[in-house]
Amino acid sequence: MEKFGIGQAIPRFEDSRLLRGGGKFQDDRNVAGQAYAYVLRSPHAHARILSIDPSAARAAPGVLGVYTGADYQADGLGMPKAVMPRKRPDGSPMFAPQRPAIVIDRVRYVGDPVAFIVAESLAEAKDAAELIAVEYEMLPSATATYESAQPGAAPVWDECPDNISNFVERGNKAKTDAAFASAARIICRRYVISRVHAQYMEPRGALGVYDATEDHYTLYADCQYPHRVRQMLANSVFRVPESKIRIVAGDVGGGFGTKGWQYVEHRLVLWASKKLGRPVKWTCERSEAVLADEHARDSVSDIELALDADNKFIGLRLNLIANTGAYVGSDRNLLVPGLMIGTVAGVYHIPAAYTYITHVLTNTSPTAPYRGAGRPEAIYLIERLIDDAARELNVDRVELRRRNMITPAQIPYQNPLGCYYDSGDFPSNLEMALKAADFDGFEARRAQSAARGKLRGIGVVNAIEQSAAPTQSEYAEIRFDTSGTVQLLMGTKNQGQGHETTYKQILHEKLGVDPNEVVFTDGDTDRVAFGMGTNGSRSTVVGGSAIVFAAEKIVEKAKRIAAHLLEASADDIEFSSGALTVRGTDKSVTLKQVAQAAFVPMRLPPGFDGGLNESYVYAPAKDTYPNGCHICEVEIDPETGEPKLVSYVIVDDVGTVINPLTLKGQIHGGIVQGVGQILMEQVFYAPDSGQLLTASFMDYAMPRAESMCDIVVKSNPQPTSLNPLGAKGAGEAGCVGALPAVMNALIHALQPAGVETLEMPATGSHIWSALQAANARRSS
Ligand code: MCN
Repeated sequence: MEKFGIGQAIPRFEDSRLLRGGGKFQDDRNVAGQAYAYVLRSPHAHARILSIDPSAARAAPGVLGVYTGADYQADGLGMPKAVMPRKRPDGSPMFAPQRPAIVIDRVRYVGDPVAFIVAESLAEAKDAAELIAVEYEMLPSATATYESAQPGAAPVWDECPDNISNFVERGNKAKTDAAFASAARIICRRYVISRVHAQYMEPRGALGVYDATEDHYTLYADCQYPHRVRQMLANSVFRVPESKIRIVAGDVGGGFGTKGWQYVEHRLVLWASKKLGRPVKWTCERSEAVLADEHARDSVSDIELALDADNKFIGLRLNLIANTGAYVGSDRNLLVPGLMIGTVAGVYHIPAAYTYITHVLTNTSPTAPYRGAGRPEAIYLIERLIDDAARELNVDRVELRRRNMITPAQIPYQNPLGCYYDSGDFPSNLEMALKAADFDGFEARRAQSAARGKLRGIGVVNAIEQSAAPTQSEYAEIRFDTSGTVQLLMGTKNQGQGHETTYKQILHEKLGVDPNEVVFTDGDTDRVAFGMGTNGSRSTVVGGSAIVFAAEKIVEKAKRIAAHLLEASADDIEFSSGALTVRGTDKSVTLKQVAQAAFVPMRLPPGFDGGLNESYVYAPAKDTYPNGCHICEVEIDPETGEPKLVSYVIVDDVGTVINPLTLKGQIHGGIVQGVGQILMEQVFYAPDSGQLLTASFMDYAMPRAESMCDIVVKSNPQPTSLNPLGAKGAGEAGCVGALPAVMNALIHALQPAGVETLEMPATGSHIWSALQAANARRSS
């Protein structure tokens, strides 16, 4: 085969199947005899349930079952809980309320499940839901992040009157305070990061099938971590051996972190299937998704930068309040940003840093990891602060960055918050990006825009993120069959990243097997022995490395079989491009021939363990730190406030690039999600009523093709020595730098008009209002 393997821009194998309508997405999955489920959700932010009467619904046409929280509790089913060792500020243990599948006596956010209705058809289930009589006593609610953590806020839980679930500290407080005490200048700002929803193309779903004869559960669900869903359902909910549960995830129409692993509908469809003796299918409707899903981001930060008289950064201090929503259903709800804030020090040499993060409970949907999961927040904070510092100190913002960047000579670098940057050339990312974006020509372009009555701005930010955590291992299995073709079984779960292609490239590079003869399998806990799934930009680094090590085991075994076939010593067998050759001769067999021989006892050494399949469970020693520089240019119409992206350049370092084409797709997608959050997206709860005001696309704006400009992606790969591929994660890299790049560009454009700050979403109307306020300030 020509030109296949690591580094080649191979179009995705899966595309032709998907483009021809051959995808098997969640809602494509149907089984004979299935019934349909509907979830009745709370219309209130906070209310006591005084009574709930499902009798009329139970008697409605086509209805098979109507279940309440009391029914679920009576059946003795459990729920997962957070186990991270955290405390509250007063030293008491963390208050982490578990999430019931269906509430019992209190609803705590708009969308909280109140009843689960199963009927012969979805229409009958929905009609029956309207017959459930629920008497609510309304309670005051707390939804806003900062306000919910202040004295006097309505308590979400009576057991936790101040709403503070827990806090987490990082860094050295005393050293940081000392740095601030000696600072020549201190720059302080408050930045608010909005709440968003992943808005994947395919809303979630779950189809539960209980087999009474085998006492076995099968869940078809579009989840990101099938094995962890199985583990949770087996250990925390149904309390059965894991082997009694099978999870199957087919094509997943986008996950972005929030199609995690503990959704209550997974439990409900299996439970109802067992009770009814029928498969039960639930499909989230688009209009239900913002109510039913976990949300993301949502924090308020007070951040301070200490500088010495030479404008060198000497300290960084962050006090962040993160909105966790109404429940802490598992550790997952505490990952953001507590565990991911370490890169708030960015790519800069800052000797001392300290972060204090408070997790506040509110009457909102729980928050969870979403593309970047705390790292976009971290880079947004530091990169906005540097722009604000440059403005306040009246110094050049690029120069201020250059002066403080970690140099290649300082790598490997241990940052003050515990992150270990093992590789990277941050200054060259910046210089490459400045050149590619024609930074020097900006003033001329700004003058041209001004001549057309437009404001123009440019944002320059450096990004770095922590990816592919060492706490999660990953599984790869290479299984040859008797004809010498291959099954590749992976514990990760593709959601659109192009795993089939990436993994086949790695496999081809290592074994030389024809990718057209490789069948790729993921997402099935009965077929794949183990897996941690896809999150945190880990699949290439951890799953890909597991393939490398499993391939090495295949080669070792194949050499011994080849030695027998070629009547040579195994030490004399060389492996290259899919052929095993006796060193210094032309005697050779292909790996395919070896695989065929591996199943024929007469062709093996006596007593040899036949067959050719190997697996590997790999865990990296440390996180990788993908990094890069983003430069965004915008134009704003001051008459309407409407912003427009005019250019976007990114130079990325994801280490060894496996596939430049799919990588570009990943970077593009991440940037668009960042642009969306800055310019238009927002989940908004009315502060007085706690009502969710942005539950549909009528109110929740999403970026479209016309919102974007061309994106120039350039690579500056600095391979890591932490894994055999030299790769770093890439799935979130675009998003991590996009938030500050776009926001800094907007503020840069608006600054000459007197606007010094903006909050997200920076919609045309918000920008217009900021311009009006600046005009009013100037003329007063
Ligand atoms: N890649 C590469 N070289 C590297 C690293 C990655 O060529 N050094 C390319 C490969 O094609 C690889 C892809 O980038 O398949 C993504 O690689 P990786 O960084 O390993 O990320 P994961 O596959 O683990 O994906 C997770 C990441 C996350 S955390 C979110 S959120 C996200 C994302 O991927 N969700 C996505 N990208 C998404 N893309 C789609 N279409 N849908 C989602 O839900």
